[in-house]
Amino acid sequence: MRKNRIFIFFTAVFICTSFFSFSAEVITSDINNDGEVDGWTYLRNGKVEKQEIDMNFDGKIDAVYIYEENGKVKEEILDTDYDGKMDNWRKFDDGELMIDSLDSDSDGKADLWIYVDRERIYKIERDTTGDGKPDKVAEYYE
Ligand SMILES: [Ca+2]
Ligand SMILES: [Ca+2]
Ligand SMILES: [Ca+2]
Ligand SMILES: [Ca+2]
Repeated sequence: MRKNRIFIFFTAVFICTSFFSFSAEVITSDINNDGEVDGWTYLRNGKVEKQEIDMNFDGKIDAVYIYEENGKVKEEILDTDYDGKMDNWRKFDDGELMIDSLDSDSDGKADLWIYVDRERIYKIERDTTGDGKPDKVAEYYE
């Protein structure tokens, strides 16, 4: 009976600790001190998973950062002209920029894709027809 209780106690402790160690958490911040939240940091297992920022303090998120397990940026999504629509998507591998996609005509869809390898552009794709798919490709070789 006593043994059983101890077992239950340790099981409860185990469940609690595993619950907390696997818990997701969000930390908000007010960067410009106006009383409105303008930064959200999402944590999983104590590590930053994602960050959302309202850079111009208009209440709309215009910068999103997604992080790898090792803390390096995996993805960056930006609303560079603050019109409420994301227009720049950047993908990283081990902290290095791989693809920079842009929405140059503000229709909400990417139309310019810049491929980068070790800080060098090797390919540029464009969508000139507005269907969100590339139809013009320029490749660069050494
Ligand atoms: Ca604020
Ligand atoms: Ca904003
Ligand atoms: Ca925009
Ligand atoms: Ca576009």
